Amino acid sequence: NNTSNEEADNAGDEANADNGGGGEYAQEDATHTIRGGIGLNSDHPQYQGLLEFKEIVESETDGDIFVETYHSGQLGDDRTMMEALQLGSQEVTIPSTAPIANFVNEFSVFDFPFLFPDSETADEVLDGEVGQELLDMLEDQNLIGLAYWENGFRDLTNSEREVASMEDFDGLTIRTMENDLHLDAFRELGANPTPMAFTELFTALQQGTVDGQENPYATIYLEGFYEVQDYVSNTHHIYSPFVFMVSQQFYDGLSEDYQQIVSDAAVEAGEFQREANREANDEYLEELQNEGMTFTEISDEARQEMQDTVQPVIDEYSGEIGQDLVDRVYEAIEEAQQ
Ligand code: TF8
Repeated sequence: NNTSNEEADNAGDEANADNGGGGEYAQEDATHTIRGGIGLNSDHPQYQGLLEFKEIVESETDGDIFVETYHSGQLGDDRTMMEALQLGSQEVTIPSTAPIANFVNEFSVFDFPFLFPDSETADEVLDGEVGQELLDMLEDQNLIGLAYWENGFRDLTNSEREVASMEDFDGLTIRTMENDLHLDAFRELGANPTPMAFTELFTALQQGTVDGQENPYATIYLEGFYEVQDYVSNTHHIYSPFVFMVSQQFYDGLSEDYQQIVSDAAVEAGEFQREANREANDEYLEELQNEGMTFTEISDEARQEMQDTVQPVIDEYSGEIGQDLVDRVYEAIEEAQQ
């Protein structure tokens, strides 16, 4: 009785799909349906960006492509959702580059600590030649990377102590994304890193399984981490891009016109999302302090000490990724700052 299972499954999808507050189009009138799933919750700019994508695609195709939107890991964590795209059971997801490195290891170059000096430089490099070169590598994994969005500069929180410099990392159990470079970098800094999917993080913080984590202020605030974390430092140790990606088999099944619409919408919604994300991150540090978190400023000297300490990790991963590609990323950063 596959049919009834299928109908039940669709009904389930319908019930779960947030659909962004019910747009003007209906799924049953569409030729194509995009199931777009993300890990952060519906308050986060990552979801606002997905709603923007939905609105553009549905209006450009007059509802012939319908977008179902899922948030808060309803469809699983970043890795699970990328595998769903490869299997064709989901069409869009927008993970950080760190988990992508488990599929295409070259993506770890964008997770090098202290790589991007500011978000404008990140935009220029990611939207330029070398950024596109990395996106093209996703095709071997049946994934089509259409645009870079912004997760943002990552900052450390913990429940044990103020962290003003590297010495204060000593022995802290820090959750990291599932990415070997992140693990090695935090080990080098003297912390005790443990990899974990984002969907398990709040519970782990609440139960004290880990002392701390690192994410941009918008995530720390909107995911309510201030309820289970007491200290935040502006380590700004890594700038995390998001990658807006679609499943290859879905994309290949679209007409060229529709492929252009979906691709342009990912870029346009990304510009909107980057803007919304920057506004959010600026205001949320103050909100975190209002919620009782203690903010500790990391001095330039302390940050430089961290950067010098993790350099051997960058050298090691440069070898694995390919020194030529790494050099081109650093050259692109130089050029962007001219
Ligand atoms: C992390 C990431 C995540 C994002 C999101 C789930 O700490 O920053 O918040 O990748 O898509 O896992």
